[in-house]
Amino acid sequence: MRKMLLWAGLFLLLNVQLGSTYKLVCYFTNWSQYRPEPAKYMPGNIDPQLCTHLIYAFATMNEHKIVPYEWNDDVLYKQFNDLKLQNPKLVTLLAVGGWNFGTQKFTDMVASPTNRNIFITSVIAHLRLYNFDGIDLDFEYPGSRGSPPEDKQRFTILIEEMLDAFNKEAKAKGLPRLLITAAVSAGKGTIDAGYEIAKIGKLLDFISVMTYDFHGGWDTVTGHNSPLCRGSKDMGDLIYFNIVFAMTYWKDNGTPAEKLLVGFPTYGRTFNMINPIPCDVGVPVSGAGSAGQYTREAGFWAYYEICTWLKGATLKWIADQRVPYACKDKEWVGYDNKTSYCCKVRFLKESGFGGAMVWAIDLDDFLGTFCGEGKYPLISYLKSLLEGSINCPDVCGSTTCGDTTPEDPTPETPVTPPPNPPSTDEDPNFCEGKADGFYVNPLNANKFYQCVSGRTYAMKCGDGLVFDTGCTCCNRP
Ligand SMILES: *[C@@H]1O[C@H](CO)[C@@H](O)[C@H](O)[C@H]1NC(C)=O
Ligand SMILES: CC(=O)N[C@H]1CO[C@H](CO)[C@@H](O)[C@@H]1O
Repeated sequence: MRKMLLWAGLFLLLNVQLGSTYKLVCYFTNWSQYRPEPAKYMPGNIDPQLCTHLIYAFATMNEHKIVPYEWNDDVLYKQFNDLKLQNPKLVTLLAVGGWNFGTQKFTDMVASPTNRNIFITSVIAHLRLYNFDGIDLDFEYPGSRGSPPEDKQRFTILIEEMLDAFNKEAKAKGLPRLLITAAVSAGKGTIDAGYEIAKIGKLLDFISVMTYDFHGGWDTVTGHNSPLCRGSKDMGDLIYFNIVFAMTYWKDNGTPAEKLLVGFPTYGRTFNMINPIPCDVGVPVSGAGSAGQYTREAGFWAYYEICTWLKGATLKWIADQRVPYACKDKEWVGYDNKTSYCCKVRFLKESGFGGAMVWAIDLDDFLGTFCGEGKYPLISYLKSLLEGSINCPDVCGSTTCGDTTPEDPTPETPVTPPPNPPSTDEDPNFCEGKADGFYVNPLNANKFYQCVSGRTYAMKCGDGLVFDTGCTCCNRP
């Protein structure tokens, strides 16, 4: 009896300790302060007990030195770091870069030892002045978007030199070493061009993989923002556009699993379908969906904007990819809910990853007034999944993606084959020399083409319908 109690006690202890080892890293964005009420979000809105780490996005650079973006960033920095008074275990980091930052300043900074040293010295001073615990490198991306190929190696060198300097500073001042982390791409091509995976995997304290934005308003057909698994219709390069592939790629190429964090979006991506029906994955779109009332960016909705819109919408679940989507009129939204979070956390734990990264804390229903599911419904549920045991609904399916995992991809050819295997009445070169737009398939009126910069996208109407160039829609014959 005693022995059993002892074992039970030990088990509990182990469980608690293991549970607490998962990181829950949440981004705060400096521009959420400008959203209209009640969506306006300030550091004071942050629940200091919710996440294990908070990252302030973003700082920028000027003459190779790290500098704030906003006129009031220094005030917000203080509010942000003062959250540690309420939760002494909380770790705070400052992210530098971001999508709008581009690559030029990064390229200039990493180009010489002198410039790198200016940057590193400025980072130490800046982080210590405002009481951050580390830096999050968010350069999007080394070796892409105008950044030359050699930036891949230079990014590694920057991290090596930075770690060295951080170690020396900590020793000299008798302080804990400042952390170095990075947010990295989940796209195979971008990863190959940008990161010496095994090397930076050793140096960085943790790596957040941005496992979202896989599909969005820039595509020609509907697809999910952040699917767990490969879709059964995903062919060609599309087989890489899912969480399982991206996370496995980072791990298999030499990053210790426990340093890798899976990205969880608290937003969805929306499309404007050419036809209101069918409500499906892979149907043609004319572009991004409308902007959200509060987030005000076409094709991008916060969870609190989605949950209210879902009323009266057709709700669906992508069984092979384990994520929900919904349609109303011509609008299509791929989003995450508690169920998809559960499927994803189960994968995270089974793969031995270090935890979850959330983009972003200000996009969840932080007030609890929009969705009626309590405050921070997604992030607090994510926290409970990471801390507790997992028992996901049946729709999460088997624990592997099963026969939908990419088998034997031919990775070295950087070509993008059409999403669907070509069929005999489709001409893969139809759009050569044609203006952008929609064309009926001359061999089959049920089918049509979308031409974008000379590229051919072969598409199909619903059964029994024909493509009508008058309305650029599918119609009854
Ligand atoms: C998530 O969405 C799917 C599809 O609509 C639905 O079946 C499931 O119940 C939802 N999960 C929760 C917790 O609402
Ligand atoms: C209001 C706003 O967007 N401020 C800054 C926040 O950081 C980004 C970097 O991604 C800057 O571009 C913005 O100017």
